[in-house]
Amino acid sequence: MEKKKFYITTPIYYPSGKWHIGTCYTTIICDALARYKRMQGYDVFYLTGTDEHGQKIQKVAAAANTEVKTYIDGVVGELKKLWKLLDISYDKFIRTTDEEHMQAVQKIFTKLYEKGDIYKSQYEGWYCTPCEAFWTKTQLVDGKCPDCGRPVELMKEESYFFRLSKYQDRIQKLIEEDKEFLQPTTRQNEMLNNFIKPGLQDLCVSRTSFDWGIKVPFDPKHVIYVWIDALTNYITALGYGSDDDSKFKRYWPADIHMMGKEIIRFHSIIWPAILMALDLPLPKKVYGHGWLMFNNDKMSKSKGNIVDPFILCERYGVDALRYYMLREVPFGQDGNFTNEIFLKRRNSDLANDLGNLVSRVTAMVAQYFDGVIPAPDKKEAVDDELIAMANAMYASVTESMDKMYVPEALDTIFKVIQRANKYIDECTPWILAKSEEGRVRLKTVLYNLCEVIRMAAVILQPFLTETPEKIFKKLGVSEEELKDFKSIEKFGAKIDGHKVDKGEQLFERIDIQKELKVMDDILEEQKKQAQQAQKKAQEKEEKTNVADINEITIDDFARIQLKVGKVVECQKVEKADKLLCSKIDLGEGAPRTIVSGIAKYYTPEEMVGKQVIVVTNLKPVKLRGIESQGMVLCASDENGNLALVTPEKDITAGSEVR
Ligand code: ME8
Repeated sequence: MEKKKFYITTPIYYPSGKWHIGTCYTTIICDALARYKRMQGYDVFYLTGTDEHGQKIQKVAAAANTEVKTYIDGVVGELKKLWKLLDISYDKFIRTTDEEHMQAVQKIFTKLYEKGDIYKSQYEGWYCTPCEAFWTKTQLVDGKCPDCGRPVELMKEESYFFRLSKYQDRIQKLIEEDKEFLQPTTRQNEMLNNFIKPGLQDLCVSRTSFDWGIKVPFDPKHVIYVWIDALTNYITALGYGSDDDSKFKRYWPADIHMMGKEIIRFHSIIWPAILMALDLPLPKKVYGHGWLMFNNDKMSKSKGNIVDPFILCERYGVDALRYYMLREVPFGQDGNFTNEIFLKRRNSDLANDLGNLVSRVTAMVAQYFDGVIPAPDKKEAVDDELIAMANAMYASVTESMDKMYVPEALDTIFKVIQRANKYIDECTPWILAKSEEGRVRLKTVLYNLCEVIRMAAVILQPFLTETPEKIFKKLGVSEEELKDFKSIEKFGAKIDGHKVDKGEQLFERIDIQKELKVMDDILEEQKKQAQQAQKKAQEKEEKTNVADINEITIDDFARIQLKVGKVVECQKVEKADKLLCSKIDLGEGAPRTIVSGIAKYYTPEEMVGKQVIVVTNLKPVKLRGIESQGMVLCASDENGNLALVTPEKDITAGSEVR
């Protein structure tokens, strides 16, 4: 029978280099889901990758004095190291700078243009460079970017637009009628009320203000702007638009697009509209998870309050991190990370519940049966509940995983583990070991425990990637069929006769207070480094600004209009000690009124008849109620001297200064 397919994606990551445990959340969740489906026998395709175009990354690379692609290659290398460390089992890592992707995007863009779903027009908006976002005037907050609060620039440019408005009704119907499409369900109203019902605007999909992107094939001064480039990765990764689209035919539509809640809008509105325009089937599910916060604050490298996954894995093991992420964050809602909860979870669930169970049971098998798992013999009523729970575990976990209730799935498994610990206390093997009859019963007790441990290890494989294999080794289980989901549908596999190997503890208990201190020190150090980095960046920016002032081009200079003028009248400005108001003949017919802050250096009488240099294309300003129509040039030194700049000999009023 042909395997059923399952296609799951994370968003493609910005190569920002700001990796923290929040960044890992989407990939770890998807990894658990992908591994679960693989073990269920699905033909899984798990996609992740990087979103490498745009002005922001171009600027970052320029600041690092590195060619853009070389810069990104370095960051992507780091990201891949992180995914390796976390055992992320992706099937493909797509980069939007991949040649195949770029060609396919150009084909898609051309197709949409030829169909009339992309057209050329003028775009005007307020642009925030760090966020790469355009805003309308009403969206600005105090004239600044509503997302990051930084200054925005008014930009006007010729752009291509995607006819998103045309798909308004179909998108609305999709969200309203297909209740499975957008999850969790709370997101449906959010999208409908905030974005869809107020009316979808056509979307600007090209830029001319920078060139780090995929060129519009028939108009190469435009680059294709982020969403058509980024969203289409989900189909170009499968070969859509290439010579070999067999994977596309096999895996599309996606079963799940997983992402953080901030980009749901793009995936549940823009992406389906693009697919509708391409006459392609829509993804089955778009799932927006919450954010992982640190001590209830948003993690940010510039604040230094990030939790570094490399450090956590090195100190406490990859499974401790995976476990925390999958267990502790209520799916769909924001979750909170604190070092304390993380360390406590590791001690209580992994070291105490799971680790202790395994070491107690293997030690008893070693002690009472020479390390060989005994065959069950005498049954008792006390066995029933444990066996019933173990038997129900697979179906229950599967049900949770189908709904993507990952913490609930882990909860079910750990309830069985806790029940097994309780079973030891109920059966008191150390007392059974003392009598002949008890030793018969002990066989059953230890077999039951070993079997429950094996079943737990099997079902833990999608969640934890190192521990299950360690448990199999301890139980002497090497047969693949005993590690398979099929083998846990029913309690009672043939594991008697296997030789256990007690070995080391699965998880050493850690001294929480001591570790908290270590983690706090690391955090302090990070914060210090972040502050230093910020200071350095600021200094660099200031230096660059100075350099900007020092070096202007001839074109910059040509924008300033300088002319020789003759002062024909001059008087003091009332109630203003520093100001003189002059009438200056610039050969324009009527003289101009110009206010200057030179009253301490020149009397009005001295001024009359002088030839001066005037900036004539300065925007007029009102000073003490008088409109000043230019500026007289002066030189000043550090000792407080000031001198008017005048031509070396008399020259006609209005002569240009060059
Ligand atoms: O959005 N908690 O990329 P990205 C949970 N390139 N998830 C977090 C998180 C946190 N603290 N921080 C980041 C992009 N993430 C675009 C996507 S797709 C066509 C284009 C998640 O690098 C975030 O929500 O900013 C997203 O799912 C993923 O990391 C990548 O985010």
